Amino acid sequence: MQFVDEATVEVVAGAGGKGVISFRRESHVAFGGPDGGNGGRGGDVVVFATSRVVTLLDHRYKRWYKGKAGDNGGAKNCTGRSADPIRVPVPIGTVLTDETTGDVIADLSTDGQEVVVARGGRGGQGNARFQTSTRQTPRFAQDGEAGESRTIGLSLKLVADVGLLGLPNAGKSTFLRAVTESQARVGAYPFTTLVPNLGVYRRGDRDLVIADIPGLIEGAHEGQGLGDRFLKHVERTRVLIHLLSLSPDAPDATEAWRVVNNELAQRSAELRSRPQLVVLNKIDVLDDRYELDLWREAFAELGVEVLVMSGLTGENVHEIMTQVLELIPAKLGEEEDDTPKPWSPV
Ligand SMILES: Nc1nc2c(ncn2[C@@H]2O[C@H](COP(=O)(O)OP(=O)(O)OP(=O)(O)O)[C@@H](O)[C@H]2O)c(=O)[nH]1
Ligand SMILES: [Mg+2]
Repeated sequence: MQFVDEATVEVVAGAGGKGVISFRRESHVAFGGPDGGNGGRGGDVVVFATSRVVTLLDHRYKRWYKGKAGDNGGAKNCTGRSADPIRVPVPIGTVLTDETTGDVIADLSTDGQEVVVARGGRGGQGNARFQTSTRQTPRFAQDGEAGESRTIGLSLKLVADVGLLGLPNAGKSTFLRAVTESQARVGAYPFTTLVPNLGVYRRGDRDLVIADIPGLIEGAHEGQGLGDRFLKHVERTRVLIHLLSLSPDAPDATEAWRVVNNELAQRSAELRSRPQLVVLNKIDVLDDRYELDLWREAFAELGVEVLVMSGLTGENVHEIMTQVLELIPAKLGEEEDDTPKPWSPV
């Protein structure tokens, strides 16, 4: 699944239809008064969230959305027909920003939620409207108003149940592949993953969307290694699995833990207090499992209880997911409670 998380589109609503200049011409009306009708309203541009699209990819190719014009007015005081809005689908979790002012227009976080991003122009008034006692035969009418136009930034915040967190090379993509059908690329070099990969984990009647987020490095919250963009995705996950590599070429696991959590804390206190399972990964590389006891002690001193696994061999992976399922209430649809779960940051 290719994941496109940013796009910019131009929207122009439809212009209003023209008002019309017309005079009654009926056999029994000797001197017809003005009867030019008003133009119809131009079509709005509406953006709506739907589960049918999952990325902003389409908006990379199609960048213009133009509303239809309202119909012109007609004789006999006929008002022109207003144009229907055009409706632009985006994934749930899309935030819309006015690129000119920088203002957030809307955060479309639920299925079907919509917002008018550009209003259609009003129809012009027909000459009938300009008749007064002193002006019996107005020979003019109004044009329709132009539709609003705007440049809109679309930014998708991921909505996943579980986010995989860790330094580059911690083994996030390998883990995603182990527990889901995802074919996320794995590489023996940092920053293999540059855009989040999604996978679905199924057990019994439960399914969880897991997001494999690119590795974070020190300074991520200031944009190091595109970290500010990656942190944005972490924000919309319910539970984090924080992977720490025990491979000899990886940084010390307690240090890695500190660096990544510091980046979360810099982003927001709420993010730092999100439920987090701390998992020592790649235990298959250890010559002696006794080392794990030393690690457990080192983390206990930081007040952190750690789990251990190997995403590569699959050892303990099932147990990790059992713990994750326990942290996530089964009926999310009904629960919709965004307050952080009781969990003490460590
Ligand atoms: N021995 C061992 N190697 C692992 C394990 N998990 C991952 N690796 C290796 O570690 C390297 C990095 O794995 P990835 O899954 O790509 O790591 P990542 O965290 O997704 O890395 P980025 O996308 O760069 O952030 C690859 O060479 C993997 O084969 C494990 O459990 N044991
Ligand atoms: Mg990866």
